[in-house]
Amino acid sequence: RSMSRRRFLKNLSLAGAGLAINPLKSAAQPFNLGPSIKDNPLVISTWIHGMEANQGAWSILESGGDSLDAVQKGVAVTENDLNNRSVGLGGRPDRDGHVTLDACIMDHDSRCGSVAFLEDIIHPIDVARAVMEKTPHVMLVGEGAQKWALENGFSKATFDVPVPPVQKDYEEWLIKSEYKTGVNVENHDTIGMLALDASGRMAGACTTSGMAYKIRGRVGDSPIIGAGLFMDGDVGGATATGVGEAMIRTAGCASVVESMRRGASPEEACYDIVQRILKKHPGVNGMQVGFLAMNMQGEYGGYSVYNGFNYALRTKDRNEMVDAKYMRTWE
Ligand code: SD4
Repeated sequence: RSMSRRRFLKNLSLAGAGLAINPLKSAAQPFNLGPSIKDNPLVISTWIHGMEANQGAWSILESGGDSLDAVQKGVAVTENDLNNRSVGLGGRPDRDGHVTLDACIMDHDSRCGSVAFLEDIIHPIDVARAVMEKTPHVMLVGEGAQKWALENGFSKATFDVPVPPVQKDYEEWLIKSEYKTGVNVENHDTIGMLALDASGRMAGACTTSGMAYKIRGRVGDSPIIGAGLFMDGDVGGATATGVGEAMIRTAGCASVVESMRRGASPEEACYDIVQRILKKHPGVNGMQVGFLAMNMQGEYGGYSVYNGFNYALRTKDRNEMVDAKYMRTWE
């Protein structure tokens, strides 16, 4: 009896040893906070409006500021632009005519805050950060989020929302009321941003008005930690743009970070999730999804389903758009 128990224990320890050499678990984890990135602040963000947003972030990063302040200030530039049709209060409304905003922010210490289905507040990213810092919670939504914001120093916009040209488009849309969840050139403006500061701190932010003419109450991936944004200080971070439902179904940005944890480069990690999303949506055409990732060493990359996804890059020496790699071309 004691023999079999000994054998049992031996088997157990073998099982333990087996786990230890499992290639998935033992893969090198090379991405640590380290001196190599010391003089190397870096910010990337989705789409062309990322150029201006990066400028906002850079004003903080270049003087040695905090990545969290940088991403907040950066994406706020886009929220402030009432000509942007899918970020901030200049965005397109839901099918009932209300503009509802989603945003979140996260740092390398896994601190995060988020708001969803928020109305009439110019800077949802500021509310997200306040939720992170002033409440024991991560996420507030809708009426409750707005009430809390108003009680905590935010105020309602004093202009008409939707803004007049958007209201006009909406009224035209109402005639047919065709709801398409696709993301195309006119409907791709969500901003996701990742920044690494001179002290090696990483932060990310994501903010959007979501899909145009969505069902009232619909929330996309952008305010969902793990879907539209994720970060882990041992590894790096990721953010996403495109049809949010696909990112939620696959825990998109969390998956990118986990791939990097197992040794994938940022670009490979984005490729992996795009491939998985396509596998989970067989036969679906025209669904654009794009990911950006950055590791704690300051390496970065992007990948999308279709061509056309690009991102803005700002470093000491570079200030430019980069085309992400892609799997398919639009027909
Ligand atoms: C959403 N991901 O609400 C956002 C939309 C978007 O480019 O990114 N558009 O699903």
